[in-house]
Amino acid sequence: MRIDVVSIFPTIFDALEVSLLGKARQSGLLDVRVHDLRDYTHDRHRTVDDTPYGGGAGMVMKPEPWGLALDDIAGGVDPRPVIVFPSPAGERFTQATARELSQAPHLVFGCGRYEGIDERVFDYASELGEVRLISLGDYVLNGGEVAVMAMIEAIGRLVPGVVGNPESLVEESHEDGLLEYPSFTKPAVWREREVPPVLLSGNHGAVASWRREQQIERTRERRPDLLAD
Ligand code: 6GU
Repeated sequence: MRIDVVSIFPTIFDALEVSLLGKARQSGLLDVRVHDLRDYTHDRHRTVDDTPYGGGAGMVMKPEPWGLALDDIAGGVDPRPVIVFPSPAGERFTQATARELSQAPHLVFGCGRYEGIDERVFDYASELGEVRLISLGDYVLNGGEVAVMAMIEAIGRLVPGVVGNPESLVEESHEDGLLEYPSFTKPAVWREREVPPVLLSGNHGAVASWRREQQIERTRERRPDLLAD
């Protein structure tokens, strides 16, 4: 999978060089390229923002650098990329979104800062690829970078081969609409706290039904909204 990221803080994405995704990049499973939006400016101050038409607080990202960056990265490429703009005003990012996007051969992430990107950029981008505005949740971050880091991690680990043992992907929270069951390891007693005896019983059927019950109980307690669906 090819992933391009456009940001005015490209070094934030240095963290993608470590751990599982770092290995996937080294092995060529993920081809991640991070671009500095300011490289697509032409003035001495490398300006990327300006005041909003109609007035109001804050600054808006100018369309011209975005147009040049998108032309360079997403223009005329085959197949057309999915172009994701992280935004608290976007559709909600879920495990289903991560699965869907993990099927795309080419993702482009455009990270906005300030009060947002000039709205015309989204329309222009839709001429180059499939545009998605995506939010991590109902809270506000200062910019899209941290949200895109989270999305790349959630998507990248679903690309075949990135996670060594594919079985560890199926038993996770959210994969079956329920939260994950609790896990324990040795010792069997730790600071007077015992591991649930069923897990030591060797009875695989009993273990499986206990885990299922735990999943349902936890989901009811912590995330009743998930059971409603
Ligand atoms: Cl995707 N971007 C920003 N700036 N804030 C957010 C978000 C995204 N998701 C939740 N809050």
